[in-house]
Amino acid sequence: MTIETMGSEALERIAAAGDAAALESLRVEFLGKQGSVSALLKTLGKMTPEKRQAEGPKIHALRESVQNALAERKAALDAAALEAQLASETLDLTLPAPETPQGSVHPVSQVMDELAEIFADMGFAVATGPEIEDDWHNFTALNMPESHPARAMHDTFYLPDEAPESGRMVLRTHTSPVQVRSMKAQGAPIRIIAPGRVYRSDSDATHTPMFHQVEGLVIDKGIHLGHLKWTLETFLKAFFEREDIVLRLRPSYFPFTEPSVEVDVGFAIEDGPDGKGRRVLGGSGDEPGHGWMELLGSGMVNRRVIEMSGLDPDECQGFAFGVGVDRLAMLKYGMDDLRAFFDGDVRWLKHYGFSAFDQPTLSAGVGARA
Ligand code: 2NM
Repeated sequence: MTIETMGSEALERIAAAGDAAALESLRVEFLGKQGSVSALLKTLGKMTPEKRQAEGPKIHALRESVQNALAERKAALDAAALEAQLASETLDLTLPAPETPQGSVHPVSQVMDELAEIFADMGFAVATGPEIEDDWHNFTALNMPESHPARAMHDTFYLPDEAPESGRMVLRTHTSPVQVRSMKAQGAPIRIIAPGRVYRSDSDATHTPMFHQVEGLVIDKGIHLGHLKWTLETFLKAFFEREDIVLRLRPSYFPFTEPSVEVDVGFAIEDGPDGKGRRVLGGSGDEPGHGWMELLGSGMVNRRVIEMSGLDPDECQGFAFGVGVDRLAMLKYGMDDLRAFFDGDVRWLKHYGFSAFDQPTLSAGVGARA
């Protein structure tokens, strides 16, 4: 076979290659170590100088034209593949939107938005912090040293020890470390709420290993329990959209507050649509047919916590509180199964979810639907 026929045959077959794999096997056939063009190149070494002068340019030209043909065919195949992909992925932006919007706002997100709105009106900012915390911010700074029994009660998720010098890392068991970080970062005065996810290794009908909490913190000169009670009362009236919310403060214990108070809310038992008794918040729990429901934990921030957060407890005092957001959502919107919150069942969301266009405002009532 002459070099010329070899060349034209090779170029024909390259032009006919249907895909990248076929093209690659042709490249190996011609230019690979055992390839036919490579074999021709090797014959040059054994030729007489005269013959090499005559044959050399033809053989090199053959190699070059095969190389160019391969590159050209590869570019053409790539362009065709891209063209096909673009054609199959077209998106018609002129299509009309679906009849009804498909997404909805989860009740937990809705309640967090309502809380932010209510507290913003009282001058509170929203603070956030890391969900993976160090031992010091989650426990030690909150007056829970290594040996404190409250640590065991928190059912903590510990991360594997990787950097022992920075202390053990945990999934935060409450949002209190956010408040510690705020005190350290901004000093007094402070008015913040810290909403967010918290984690405890606990799972049954009324506990999920991840749940949502909102905590509040006020630090200033001369803060006392009266400020705490007014703040919680004002918050709960706005949240439940009832003026007749009545609170009862009971002495309690938390390591991070002293004194600590548990806050109960009065409720009445009313007949539900199914004939069963439903608890409806409002009125004193001491009335006949009424009762008290434990809702929040709170207290005056322990002076040791203020000190460890870098402030002077003789200069400023404060109160703090904490409440479960999931619990607040269930109470306000009449849900009875906590687990449905985390199922991601669109039928449940359709029933309880909120429109993204609902805006909690105090003037319309924070739960008002658009
Ligand atoms: C609660 C109950 C009582 C609380 C305390 C603090 C901090 F950081 F200021 F010390 N944050 N949150 C607190 C106090 C939380 O939850 C049931």
